[in-house]
Amino acid sequence: MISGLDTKIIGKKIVHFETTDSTNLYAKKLVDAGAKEGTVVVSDVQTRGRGRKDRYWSSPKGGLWFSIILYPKISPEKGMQITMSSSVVIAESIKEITGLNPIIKWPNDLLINGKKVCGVLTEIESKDDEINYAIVGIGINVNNELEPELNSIATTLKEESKIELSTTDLLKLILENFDRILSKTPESIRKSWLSYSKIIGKKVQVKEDENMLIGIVSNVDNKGCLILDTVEGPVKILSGDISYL
Ligand code: BT5
Repeated sequence: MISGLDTKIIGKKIVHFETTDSTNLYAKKLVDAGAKEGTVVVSDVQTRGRGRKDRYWSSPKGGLWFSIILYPKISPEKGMQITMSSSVVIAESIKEITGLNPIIKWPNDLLINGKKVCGVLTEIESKDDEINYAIVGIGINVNNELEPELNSIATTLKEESKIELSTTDLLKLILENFDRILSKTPESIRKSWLSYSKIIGKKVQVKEDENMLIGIVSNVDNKGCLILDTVEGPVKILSGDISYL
């Protein structure tokens, strides 16, 4: 499906479907069958695309829906580094191919002009102090139509750039940039992540299940935790959904 892919690990094997339920679910089956690191599953359409906490992910034809299998040698508590790396790779690739300036929104979104263009779902299984596998699921709105209920919160690359991009060219660039980021240090990835997120100093509201916190972001550490200055002092946040205030 992709010709001339210049990578060492990522995308050496690519499984392509016209339709599947979820590329993350299929990638899990491949992990169970002993798939190699860097194996990619991509589908033109997903019938059961998923977001975090089993939320629905709309995946019609024209978008880029894929998953990458990794066997990272990091401790599970650093798992968020995988999502951070992925976000940096996608932001760089979108910038390179379209000239647009995506913003990374903690923890797993990419926005253009304030609207969501991409979401990342990293699923990790770990035992003791080791990660058994990580499946990075990436969904990017490219040329697809958006469902009416997503119109106010989401956008597509076509809408923003007024150009119909080749999803294959975009996938190729992302896989090549992904391959390269594997050799970068967590600190340099964190710096790139911060430069795309512009989150330091912003006032945000963080929601995690029933809990809600408001504060100013003072830092994001190299495990991907948000450090929030609240009226009750600094708080470290591992996961949740933020809105800018
Ligand atoms: C995410 O979850 O943003 C992660 C999405 C990951 C999708 C990829 S596609 C390939 C792989 N296979 C899968 O099955 N999944 C991965 P979260 O942060 O929970 O955001 C979910 C929310 O985004 C939903 O509740 C909707 O509000 C919104 N949403 C749904 N579809 C969308 C779309 N196509 N574009 C933008 N927003 C969408």
